[in-house]
Amino acid sequence: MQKFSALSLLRAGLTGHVGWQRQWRSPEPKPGYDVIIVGGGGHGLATAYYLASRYGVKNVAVLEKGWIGGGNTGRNTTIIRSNYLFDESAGIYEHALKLWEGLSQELNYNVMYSPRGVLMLAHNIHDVQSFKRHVHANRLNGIDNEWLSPEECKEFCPPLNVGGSMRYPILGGALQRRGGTARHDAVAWGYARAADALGVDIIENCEVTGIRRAPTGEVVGVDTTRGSINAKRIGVVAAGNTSTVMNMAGVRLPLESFPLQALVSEPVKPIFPCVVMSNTIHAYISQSDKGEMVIGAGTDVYTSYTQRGGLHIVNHTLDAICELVPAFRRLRMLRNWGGLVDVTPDRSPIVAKTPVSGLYVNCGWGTGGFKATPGSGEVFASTIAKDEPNKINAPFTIERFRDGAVIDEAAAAAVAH
Ligand code: FAD
Ligand code: PYC
Repeated sequence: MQKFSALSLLRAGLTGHVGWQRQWRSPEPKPGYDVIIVGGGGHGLATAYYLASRYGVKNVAVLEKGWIGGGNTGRNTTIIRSNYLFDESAGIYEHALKLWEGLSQELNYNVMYSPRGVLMLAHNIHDVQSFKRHVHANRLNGIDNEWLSPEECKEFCPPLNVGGSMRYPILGGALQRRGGTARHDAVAWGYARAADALGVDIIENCEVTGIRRAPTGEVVGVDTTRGSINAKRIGVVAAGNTSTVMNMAGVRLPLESFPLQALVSEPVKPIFPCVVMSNTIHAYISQSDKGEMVIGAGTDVYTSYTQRGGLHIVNHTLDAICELVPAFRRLRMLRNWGGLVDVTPDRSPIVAKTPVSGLYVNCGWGTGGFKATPGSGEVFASTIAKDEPNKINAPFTIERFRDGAVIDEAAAAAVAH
């Protein structure tokens, strides 16, 4: 694998950029693999990478119906944080955050992780109480989170409008300083490149159309638009399409798929130093390295498989943003798009074995799975390799919806309700 360093980039710049290699191969599918991963988003690619790098399982294929990272991985607003309420969530999101901190070095690929701080604004008494509860719960779990007064919010993020009579007054905010953003495409490409170098086959334009099971019930392979492929272990990581794919194996999951939208403005000079989230009004803002304001909105009200949402949803978000940051009234919006998010009843993911032998599922990350990408991939790889859950993902079963051991993160997931 070509090594990247400051020196190698300089050398390439001075020698006409002629020596760049393909970042991953484009192999034909083999007749069979030890493990097939369905879905070439960040979570699927991370799973394949950790299977090969940490668990020694290298005969792996990632099957992607489109292009890698073309699903939610390439459509999200890239907010990374671990300030969820419950111990189980703290475990999995903090595991991910720690991996983010060394990911560029591990992959030798700059994922542009930028811990610039995530500030969650409180607009009413309920928000204040709920966020303070999160601050205390997080600190008990060793996760950084602190409460800021309105004046401290303004000091941390000067463009915010914290005074005057506002429809959505800012009563304070919860700040996770280690939170931030990363470059979503680079995450998919970095994992793909590193997995490929370890022998994983990444097969794009290969839609899984069926999951084959033996008469005794266990999985034996998949049917795809590029032929049938055998495997005794299959991991489904298909985000908004998970219900459809799992149906192919006869497994029903408690999931609903909703469109979730984002938009970007024209690029402007650096003005916005951190990430601001306003869960109450469904508005999420950060500034990209190109200078665009990256804005997230809420989910649509209706379930759907369209990768775009209702205009009134983004209008509502922009109304609120113009009040929170009056300077943005003069910004023009460049483009908007939608992704398909898979939402569970308790707004927590499922990362688990299924009732079908050899079939594993990683889904239900809903509106908030980008931040979990490294941690999710690592624990899912462990679950597939050992055929038993890792202690971090053990609580995130399908059975919790039958047994009642739910992990209610509706307040932390924010966008999903
Ligand atoms: P995906 O990247 O969607 O990958 C699944 C892949 O499976 C897709 O590429 C799809 O093509 C493929 N697939 C589906 N069916 C098949 C099939 N039959 N055969 C083969 N391949 C198939 N999370 C955050 O943490 N922070 C945020 O700020 C944030 N903002 C968001 C904003 C928006 C607008 C959206 C839509 C989501 C946001 N999220 C955010 C959520 C986050 O993007 C997702 O939870 C996460 O990216 C899911 O990753 P994934 O790899 O599971 O899914
Ligand atoms: O999970 O932090 C998040 C998020 C922000 C916008 C969409 N999801």
